[in-house]
Amino acid sequence: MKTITRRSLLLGGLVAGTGVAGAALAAAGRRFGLIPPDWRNIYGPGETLSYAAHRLFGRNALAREFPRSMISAKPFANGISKPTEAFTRHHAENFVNWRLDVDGHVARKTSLSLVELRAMERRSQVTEVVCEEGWSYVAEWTGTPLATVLNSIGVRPTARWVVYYSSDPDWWESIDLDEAMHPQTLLAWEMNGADLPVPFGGPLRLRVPRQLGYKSVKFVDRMVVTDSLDGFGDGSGQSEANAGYAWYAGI
Ligand SMILES: Nc1nc2c(c(=O)[nH]1)N[C@H]1C(S)=C(S)[C@@H](COP(=O)(O)O)O[C@H]1N2
Ligand SMILES: [Mo]
Repeated sequence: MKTITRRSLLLGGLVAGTGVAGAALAAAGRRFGLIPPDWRNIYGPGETLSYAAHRLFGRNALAREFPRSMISAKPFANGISKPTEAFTRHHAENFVNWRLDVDGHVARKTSLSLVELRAMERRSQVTEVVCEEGWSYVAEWTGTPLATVLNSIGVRPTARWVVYYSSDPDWWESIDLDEAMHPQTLLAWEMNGADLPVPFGGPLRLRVPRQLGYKSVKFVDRMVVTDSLDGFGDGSGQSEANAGYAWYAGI
């Protein structure tokens, strides 16, 4: 975030407030896509300010891309929970039966195999995975832009958010439609020129390079396009496992 104008400061401050005026402003802000779903939570005021500023002034901003020479020699794979039986079976089958299901506010819901995904448009980018704990690494990611998939099935005008699930049942996240349609948001199936290794989220990971690492969910197998995050968990747009994190994690 480079510029904090008086306007966004005012908006953030007011939205963070309670009472009738705050609620009315929050409704207006929500209508214009400036309010994150967890605005009432602990990070609410600061996060609302950051999200509103990014959406007002940096909607199309690009995450930094690096030259290949800066790819980390030893990328760090963060710990993941024990794989489910279903995942272990997919792994043993070399993921030939892995599918990504996409439904919700779309014209034609779909279910794509990895072969089908790979046959669509591809994009490669060298970007950084930044964990909220303070470490990071740079890698080349190759995959299908999420926008390509969404455009091919048709997003209905009511769509506002995309919820995405991991085969790991405790881990799901969501992004707004700006992030989902952003050219750098990738359904990644390759890392550094090879099939995406399981520890890094193989066979399929949503790379969201404009946000912190926890938004880049590993083992993605389902997405729901929705008009509202109410009814998804507690409505704050994330799984319990991610509850301590800000929903909007713009870098
Ligand atoms: N399914 C799943 N996705 C996940 C996680 C996880 O535990 N499970 N950890 C997240 C966190 S907190 C970070 S920082 C990054 C770490 O990515 P890495 O393992 O490639 O370093 O993955 C994210 N995606
Ligand atoms: Mo993380």
